[in-house]
Amino acid sequence: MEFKDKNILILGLGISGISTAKALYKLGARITVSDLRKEDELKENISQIEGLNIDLLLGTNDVPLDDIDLIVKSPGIPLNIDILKKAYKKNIQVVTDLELAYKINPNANLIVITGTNGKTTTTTLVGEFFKKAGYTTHVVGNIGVGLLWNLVNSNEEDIFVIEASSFQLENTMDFKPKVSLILNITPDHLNWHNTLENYIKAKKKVFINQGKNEFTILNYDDQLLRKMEGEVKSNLIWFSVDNILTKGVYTQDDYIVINDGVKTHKVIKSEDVKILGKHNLENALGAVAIGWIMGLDVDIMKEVLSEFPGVEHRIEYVTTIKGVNFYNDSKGTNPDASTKAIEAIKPPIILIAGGQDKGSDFEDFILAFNDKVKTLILLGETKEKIKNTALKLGFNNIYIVNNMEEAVNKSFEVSESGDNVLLSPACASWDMYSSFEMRGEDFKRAVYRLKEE
Ligand code: UMA
Repeated sequence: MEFKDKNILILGLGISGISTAKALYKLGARITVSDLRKEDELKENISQIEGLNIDLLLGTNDVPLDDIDLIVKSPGIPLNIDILKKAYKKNIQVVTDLELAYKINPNANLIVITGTNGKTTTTTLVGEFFKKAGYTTHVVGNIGVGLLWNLVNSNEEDIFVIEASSFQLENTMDFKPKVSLILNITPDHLNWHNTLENYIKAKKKVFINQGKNEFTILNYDDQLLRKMEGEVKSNLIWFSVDNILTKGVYTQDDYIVINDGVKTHKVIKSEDVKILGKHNLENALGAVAIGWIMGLDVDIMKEVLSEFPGVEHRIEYVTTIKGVNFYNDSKGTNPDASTKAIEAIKPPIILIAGGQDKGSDFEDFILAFNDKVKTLILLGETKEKIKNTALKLGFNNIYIVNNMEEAVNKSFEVSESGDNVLLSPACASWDMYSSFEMRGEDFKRAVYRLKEE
């Protein structure tokens, strides 16, 4: 697709908007950026496009569409805002950066990882495989790094390992990565997508345009994904923790193995994989499946899997105070992610949860406590909702607090040596923080303050 002299409106000057603006400017487009935030709130962001001849319309998204050829929306901007409704009426295409990545370079090595949980861990791990194998590797996307600026500055043989969210996938049209991976699907972001069906539809867009030259990797143990078999038109590769497959990546006799349909190759002993928990074993299998079809050496994958410590804010060990261990799982932003964290941590657990209400149901989450969680400390918008669900299911040992510091102090007050305090909110952070990272940092700060005392 030709971008030279096209009039492009970019909505949102966040991480994705900045990267998109710089990339399309480099390709010769005429760029206007609109952001709801005003200039004084966006100083740092504006400085990143300084010197470029880009029109800024700040404090509003309601901007003229007269000459606009294309709108690139930041992923966090809802599709139903007024300006986008107007754009649809005028038949102006609205896309996110993922779609443009494919349009800018259909031949780029795009490896795209999505799913409800485990995306960041798997994306980082796959990135480490390729880096260790000597490739110039760009680990980008929902992981927190804009995609397009890296893309327009890359070489043909570079590898792009992209974490994709349902927000980014939702309005793609022709997007066709070389390799797609869906790790799992459980209800999430229902306040955004309205129904589980819409959320699943968005996720499927990662493989829907792929054909016989591409690869789709799916988790065989996930019933929703297993049902998608008939819709995959590319080379489908399964991975499984629970089942032996005739072809694919799975665990057998305590080893992660690759079965190419003829021979089985041992990759690593499951217990030698450094990241903990069954969910992380699934992430490792998905990553190995990518490595395998991209022709990476098994020994390289083995080495990385035995050393990779995981990523910040995902079941991250913080410190121990008087025998009480503290874990930061601020990235537990939905009930399923937090359920997996509870499964991965040894009991007794004192759980800190609650945050922005995404329309989730908390019954299965509370049922997963299963005698492992002894105390629940709640904060944020969902505190009463979670409390009521817990009480209904017979779990009564609950404290309500106002902020993270109170939560951490309370957790220590009610703890005994040998307990594990886990922050895994089961909710988004946006009621109290600008990101899950800020929430995790706040938790860690409160823990270290407590330790100093
Ligand atoms: N804005 C408007 N109009 C609106 C709403 C927002 O102009 O109606 C402006 C805001 O003022 C802000 C900008 O848009 O300046 C923010 O855009 P954005 O929310 O898309 O955020 P970015 O900074 O561009 O970050 C996005 C992703 N954010 C979301 O999807 C909410 C980042 O994922 C991603 O890392 C980044 O692009 C690079 O690809 C974060 C995330 O929370 C980590 N993702 C969700 C999740 O993982 O659950 C999906």
